[in-house]
Amino acid sequence: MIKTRPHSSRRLVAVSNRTSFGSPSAGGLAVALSDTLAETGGLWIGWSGKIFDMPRRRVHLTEEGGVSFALIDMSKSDYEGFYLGYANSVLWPVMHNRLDLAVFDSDYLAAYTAINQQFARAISDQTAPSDLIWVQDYHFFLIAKQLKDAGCHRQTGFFLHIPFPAPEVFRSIPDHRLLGEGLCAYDVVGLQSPHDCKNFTRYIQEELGAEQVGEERYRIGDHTFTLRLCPIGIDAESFSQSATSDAAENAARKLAKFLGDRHLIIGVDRMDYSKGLPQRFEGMATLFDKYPVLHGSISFTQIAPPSRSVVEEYAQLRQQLDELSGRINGDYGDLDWIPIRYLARGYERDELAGLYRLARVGLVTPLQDGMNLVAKEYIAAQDPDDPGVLVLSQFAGAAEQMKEALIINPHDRDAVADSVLTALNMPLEERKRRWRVLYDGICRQDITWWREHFLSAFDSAPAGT
Ligand code: ADQ
Repeated sequence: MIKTRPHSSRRLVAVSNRTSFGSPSAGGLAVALSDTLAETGGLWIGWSGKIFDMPRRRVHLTEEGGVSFALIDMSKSDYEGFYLGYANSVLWPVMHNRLDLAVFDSDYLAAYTAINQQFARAISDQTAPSDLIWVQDYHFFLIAKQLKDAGCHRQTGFFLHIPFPAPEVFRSIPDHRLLGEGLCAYDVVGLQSPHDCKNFTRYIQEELGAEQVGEERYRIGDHTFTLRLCPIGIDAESFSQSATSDAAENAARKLAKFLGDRHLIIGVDRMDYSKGLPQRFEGMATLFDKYPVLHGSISFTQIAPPSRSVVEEYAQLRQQLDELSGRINGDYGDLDWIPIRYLARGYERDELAGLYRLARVGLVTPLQDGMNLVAKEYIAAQDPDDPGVLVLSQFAGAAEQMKEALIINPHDRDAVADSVLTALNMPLEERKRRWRVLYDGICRQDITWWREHFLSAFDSAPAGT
């Protein structure tokens, strides 16, 4: 039995596939974890980002910005089987309801198990029983169980950034029980939305015989764990300040030159099939089709840097978007008007903030999304005196918190088109009222709230059960 002290007085050890090493200013999650890691003298364990031709599993200990890192190399075959294979060709598609894209291959599972095992070994070597181990995301379902099997007693938490699907879908993974039992071996499991919690509890009760023994407590055999609803946030105030930085204003000025007096509708996503980009483009085509009066007076800009482009489906998506935007511009464009601008590249955080602020409509229409931070960033970046309107998919975790957005079904082209029209015509007073509620919400439940809400689950959970 591990003795419990308040989490704030214990050393935090974060475990994730990518760390902030080498890019210390990267993203909200990195900032949120780095703060606590630095304060508690903690450690971040992750992949070094290096791939070697030969099997070579070395752990490098290093330090940056007051945080210690243990970085693990991967061989080419580990990377292919674990990362491209099991993580991104089995778990990512299935968890996003895309069974049709899943490739079930037993070599992938072997690589996934081996890499989880390697991370578990690094945890066992680099940590003490009083440390709190916080594992991030779907790459590492198995670590807590592997630690236990090796007789290594640690308090462990796991946060799933992506959705937990309906049990009927999860069960289609041939090794679903291994994964489900792996998750339940953690002491705290955090999920993004009430919908995910419902799916997960139904799965563990129906499939693993879990019994609910407290408001957030579940027991399987002799192990009891906490399930915590813990929607991730952003650093809303700092993002809001970024939107008026010099870099933000420069980016906005550049785009405004192109826009003239047209209203900007913006989409910003990693290029991923879960983000609903083809459906969004089709929705915009429907808007141009139904409402010719809008021709020439609006411009839709989609920013979508390619990701995981070595995976076949991602390369196909790129091609599909190239074709769709070409077709729509060919059908509706004019000598002095390009209806859709599609930029397949990334921008700096400040530049993005400036572009969000310029946009009258933020179009965030994933088909499935654990949370979707773009929705929150769009709201944070708005001018309180003249805010834009967020159009948000009902299938983003964010929709369960951001009810003052215009919530739509992203598969319904007419709903996409009509909601954009509603947003464009919305009176200033209504825009301000909706924005205020949304902004207050993202400030209240920001990234620091998320971290503390998750970690405080360790304080109330009896340890080592
Ligand atoms: P992602 O699927 O990556 O994250 P999301 O939450 O939208 O999705 O975060 C994307 C981040 O990348 C945002 O901070 C955004 O600003 C940035 N980004 C997107 N396009 C960019 C561009 N062109 N240039 C620069 N930056 C860009 C996963 C889950 C989500 C969950 C997050 C956090 O899939 O559902 O919200 O983790 O838990």
